[in-house]
Amino acid sequence: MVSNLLKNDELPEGDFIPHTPVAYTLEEMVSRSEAFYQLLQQRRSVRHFAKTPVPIEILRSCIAAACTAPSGANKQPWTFCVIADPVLKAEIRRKAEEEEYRSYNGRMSDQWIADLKPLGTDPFKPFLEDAPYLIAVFKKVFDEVNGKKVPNYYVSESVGIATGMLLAALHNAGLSTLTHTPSPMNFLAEILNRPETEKAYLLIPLGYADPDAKVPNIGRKPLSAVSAEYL
Ligand code: IYR
Repeated sequence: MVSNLLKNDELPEGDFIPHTPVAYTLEEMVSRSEAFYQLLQQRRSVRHFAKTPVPIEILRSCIAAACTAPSGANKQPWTFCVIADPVLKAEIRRKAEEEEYRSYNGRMSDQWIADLKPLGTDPFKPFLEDAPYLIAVFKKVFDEVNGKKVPNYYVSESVGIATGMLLAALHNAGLSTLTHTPSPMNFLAEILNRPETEKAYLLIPLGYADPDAKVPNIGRKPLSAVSAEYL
């Protein structure tokens, strides 16, 4: 197969710019990769938050970091909505608990309920009001340009990558998060008055973990179980 990638000296002038990634020594690369793993290894999903306020600038930087994610055709098909308004949080909690009640009482299979046992979850979601912020992540299934629908590509993959980067950024800043998926969560777009181009993807309560917060005594699979090497 012949590559139709243009060679460097054939690229149209102005459309492409030089790129020089930061260079580290091999030792730095090894120690940075290990340190980053150690940092992320400490992340836990938290369901008990302190009511302590968190400066909004931290969230803005973390969202900006998330938005550096790669996306299909660079369409950046996401909206990160930050919610601190207690009235909105209460409304979101009420609707989420309504859906979760139905899920825990009939919509989820017995197997599913059994799989959740170690996590200690239930239909009550006080963290939706206790956490100082909720970030509602929306995926833009399509865009609207001059009243016309234009497509986005690999939307779930793109938003998933950006959301992962957001969780890492928030953790790096010293904040705790929960990836919460009340299902279905169409109510989020209604409450937040989002345009019809957007579909709710994930709800992330965040803040400082409550000093008395407990997390399930569960671990991560060893590398050998989740990776394969073809060297
Ligand atoms: N959305 C429900 C149930 C739930 C489902 C999964 I999969 C989890 O990993 C955790 C919870 C809830 O938030 O309780």
